[in-house]
Amino acid sequence: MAIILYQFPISHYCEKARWALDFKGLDFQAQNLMPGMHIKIVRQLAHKTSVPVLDHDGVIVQGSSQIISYLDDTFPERKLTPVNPQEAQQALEWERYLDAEVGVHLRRYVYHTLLEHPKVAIPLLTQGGPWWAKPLFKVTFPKVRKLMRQYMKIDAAGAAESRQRLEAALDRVNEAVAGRHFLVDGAFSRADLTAAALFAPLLMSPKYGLVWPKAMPEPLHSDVARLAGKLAWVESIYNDYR
Ligand SMILES: N[C@@H](CCC(=O)N[C@@H](CS)C(=O)NCC(=O)O)C(=O)O
Repeated sequence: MAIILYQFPISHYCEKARWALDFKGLDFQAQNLMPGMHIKIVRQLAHKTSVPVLDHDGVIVQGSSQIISYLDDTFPERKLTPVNPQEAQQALEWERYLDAEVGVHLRRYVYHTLLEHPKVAIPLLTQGGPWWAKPLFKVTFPKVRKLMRQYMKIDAAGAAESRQRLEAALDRVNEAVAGRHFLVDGAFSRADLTAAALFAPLLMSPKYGLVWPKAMPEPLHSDVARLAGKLAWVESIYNDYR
């Protein structure tokens, strides 16, 4: 059996898939792609250009949520989807909400600062890639940055809106887990995994599989520090289940 995960090491959607594979104790090979250069490779595998994409003995699954569902169906031990249909529905609703509100908005918020600091951004975007990725990326970075800003609608107003939506989502998660351990009561599920994986870039944990900078550039670093008190539950899930 061979499992290949096509991914960006920096991507928090890819972290969802990595975590699900690790949680189930499955051996897999990460095929690290470089943003921009990924398009040709991913198009040959799947309909859209986004990662993560899973290749399990030739069965191709694109999208972090679809990958978790596929892994639960194919390797049912340590299920991440609750067995009770009502709870499964709740977990999937949380995941849809978090993918949209945290996934998209954390990315826009963080990249807005990060892309202005090539010395920090380039090592993060090229990590785990071939030896030539970093020197090549240094040359192509202005173009890649422009495309990333266009594609994710990254500008000051967008980043400010994303920052607000991120904190609102964090508040909603914290309200939901007040007085209990998990988003869907009773057991760790894909809802908790999604919340913790998608917020994880703010924690910069080594378990993410990325060598992080000592500190994020300003004003991101100070702003994230202000959120630290609200990240306690996310951090505890990440520490205990990742
Ligand atoms: N809903 C998708 C979103 C994946 C996604 O947005 N991936 C980004 C990286 S964080 C990507 O591959 N962007 C490049 C592209 O779409 O070509 C999922 O959960 O997998």
